Amino acid sequence: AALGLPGSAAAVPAPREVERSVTDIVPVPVEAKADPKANFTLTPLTVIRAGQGAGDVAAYLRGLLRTSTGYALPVVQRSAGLPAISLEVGHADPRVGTEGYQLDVAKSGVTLKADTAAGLFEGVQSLRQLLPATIDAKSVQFRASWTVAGGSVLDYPRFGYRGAMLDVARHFFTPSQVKLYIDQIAQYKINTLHLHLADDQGWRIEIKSWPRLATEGGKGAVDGDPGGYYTQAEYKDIVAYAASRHITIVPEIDMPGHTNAAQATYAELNCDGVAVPPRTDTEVGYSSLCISSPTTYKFVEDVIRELAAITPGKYLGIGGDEAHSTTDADYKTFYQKVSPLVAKYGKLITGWHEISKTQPPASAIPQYWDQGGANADVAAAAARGNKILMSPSNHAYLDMKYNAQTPLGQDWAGLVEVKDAYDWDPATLVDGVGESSVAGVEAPLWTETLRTSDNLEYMAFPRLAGIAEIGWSPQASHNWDAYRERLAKQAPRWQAQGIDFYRSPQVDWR
Ligand code: TNX
Repeated sequence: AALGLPGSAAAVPAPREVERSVTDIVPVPVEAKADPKANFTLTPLTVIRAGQGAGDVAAYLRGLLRTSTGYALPVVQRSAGLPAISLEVGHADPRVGTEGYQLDVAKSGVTLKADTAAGLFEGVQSLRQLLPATIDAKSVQFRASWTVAGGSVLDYPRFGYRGAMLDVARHFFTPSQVKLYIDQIAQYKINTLHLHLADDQGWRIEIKSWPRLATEGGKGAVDGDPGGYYTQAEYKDIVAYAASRHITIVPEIDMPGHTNAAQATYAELNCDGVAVPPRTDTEVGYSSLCISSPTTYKFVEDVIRELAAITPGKYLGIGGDEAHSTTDADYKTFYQKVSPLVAKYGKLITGWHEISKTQPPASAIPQYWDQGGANADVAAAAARGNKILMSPSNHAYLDMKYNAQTPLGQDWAGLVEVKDAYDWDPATLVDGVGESSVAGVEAPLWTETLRTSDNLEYMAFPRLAGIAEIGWSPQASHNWDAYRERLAKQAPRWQAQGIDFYRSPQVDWR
């Protein structure tokens, strides 16, 4: 355009290429040694060699490389002298554990080793970042040179639980939108997606024994926007898709508060037997299940039983936040009855940190959403052996505005710029909750103000990458100045992937 040549190649700027290195990977690896003389170049002759147990990850990698390169790389058992990307389960350094990997890029080929398919999958996400950003383009890139940056990586996570949460209750997101988000978070080694499936404004999962929960209770959304729900078949399909990305779904039904949608649908869930009006505003803390009613526990057990049956993951979320309309005594009574129901159907509990005061079993994971410092109930839970999941709202809440001008989101926990999302340590956040009491981190995305996938992307990126790095990388590697440099280099990848991200002035985007 500058040359005044309409329609010339110069008029359409391609995402700018940046130098790549094993030391630039996000989340930053435990050990990485660059060797610029050991770059490997992918050609149509490259093969993907999959050892035993590596077939699924090999097929995923093949798919990842297929569109932009145009190469249909064969997955083979023996490379027969051809240049190969080799995926092997076993023979890795013991330090890699259940999710780590070893990656070696040499001129002659790429070798990825792990102890599990999950580890290989995370290694593939690292490998992906060593290729040009256009590897993620949605059409064939004829002029690209597919060079993998040379060197070696040995990597494994700091925490086993690295989560994202999506609120599909305030606004509904279709199965394909959820799958898109799954792909976006998987690239940063997130291994858990918590789905907030029910709240005051909508119920989003089919429950066959209470069929109107979804068909009626799922109709609305915030501001009267259209709702929706997942059939159990659709939910299982989301679970399977997530599993193919080594992500476990943790379904949450919020209770005993945040239950207006259910109580508007079934009159018998109210103490006076009268259905409450449906609501589409964003107030919190006004609803409560009827704690003294046997019907309540019949309802909760039916929901837990059906949800447990379609959820292969260990954890089931039973809410517990902001139950301002439930007395403390009722709150405790409620969980004394509900907590054993989760165990009865073979699952473990996750819940918002308020459940700590009900003395849940040591296997339960309270999720901390306050802003750090003292919390006697959470500290006591940690002392009893509970692991705490960290999602401090002033750092990890992806629905907080970045700055006062951010058109989307809320600000009750403050403004959360990219640096705020990155600059915290889960092991020193809450008094009495040290490293060994931390299950991991989670980045919740509440959707009162978010309606589209573009909206989700704008709030999640770049902050999600920072939370992911806190969950994966060693605390000793924590360094904002180094992080912002590495983060800047992710932008061309987001562009290639079509992710609409926030160009924070805190980062010198390339
Ligand atoms: C508080 S934090 C909530 C949610 C809202 C969110 C909005 C927590 C456990 N509950 O009900 O969606 O704020 O930021």
